[in-house]
Amino acid sequence: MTPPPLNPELGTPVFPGSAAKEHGVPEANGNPESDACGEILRILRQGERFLICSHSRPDGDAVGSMLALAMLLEQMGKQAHLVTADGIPVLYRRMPGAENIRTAIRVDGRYDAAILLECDSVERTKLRGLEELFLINIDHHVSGRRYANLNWIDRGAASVGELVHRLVQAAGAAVTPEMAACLYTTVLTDTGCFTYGAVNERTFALARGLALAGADPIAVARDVFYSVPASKISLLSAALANLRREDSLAWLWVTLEDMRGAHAAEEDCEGIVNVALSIEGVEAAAFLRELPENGIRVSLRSKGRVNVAAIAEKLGGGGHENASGCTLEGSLAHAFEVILAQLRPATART
Ligand SMILES: [Mn+2]
Repeated sequence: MTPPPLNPELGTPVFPGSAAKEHGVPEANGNPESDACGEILRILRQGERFLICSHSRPDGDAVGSMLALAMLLEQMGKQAHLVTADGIPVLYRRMPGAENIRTAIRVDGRYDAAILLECDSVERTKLRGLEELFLINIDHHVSGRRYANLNWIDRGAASVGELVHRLVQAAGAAVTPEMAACLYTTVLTDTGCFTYGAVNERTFALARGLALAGADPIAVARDVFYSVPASKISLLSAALANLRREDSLAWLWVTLEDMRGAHAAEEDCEGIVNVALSIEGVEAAAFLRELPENGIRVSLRSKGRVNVAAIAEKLGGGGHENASGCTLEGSLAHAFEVILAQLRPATART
């Protein structure tokens, strides 16, 4: 066999991954994205008291990025209050500092700024009282919008935690083992263990850096993936009894009765949609859930060929191209009609 050809100029085999520099951290000169990072840092340095919020039904990225940002502010000698509209799911309560996140429906008090993480609108927080404050928006959703006084939206970031990490580096602050654990959790959960979302070689470089800084990948995985409440498994069993499939489309659902029967909390619904998506040949999946306050919550997932962010946005929701959601008025039967009318043609094209 002949050896692989050498690049005559370099004298070494050419590897397809050698364009990695294209994805490197952008330079500060005139790049709007790093300008936003610098501008946020300037506001943080000037102020004293900050509010840190994220979306309702907080996930791993919401909780981890909030906690890491609070740790940065603490290092900078600032005060940070952390608030979410819903409680922190059991899976994420083991993250260092999680006990400092307060649950409220209204915020008040004087703050130099409120930092909204992972929210494509103020409404996404389900918090009242934010309108009066100077708002900083840090997001990585495709549906991200520039609604705040200061906006930093990077759709190429694997998690908002990745952006917080950049902020920590720009501040010249230390990535402590606690901070690293929180940031590692954001990356691990938002990429489904490095299997979807904006995963690329930078994601692994970030994970490596966080492991070097003291994040324990095994401990985080154990806390997040191997500490599932029994109620979630019962609910999954009810959802699987409702699993339906049409070609490359799969969907499942739970009723309020299923929720009660499983003694399930809202957070137990997280990730059920991925089980439908995991079926071979399925390109897009939906999970529908009856809400106690009327209406249906819809979670959408795609393996990549179907843009489920576009579908969710059409229906008043938002998210990523591979993972999105929306809330529909009316009955479960009506929600099926609405969502299947979107998904059937979208998956037929795949
Ligand atoms: Mn996220």
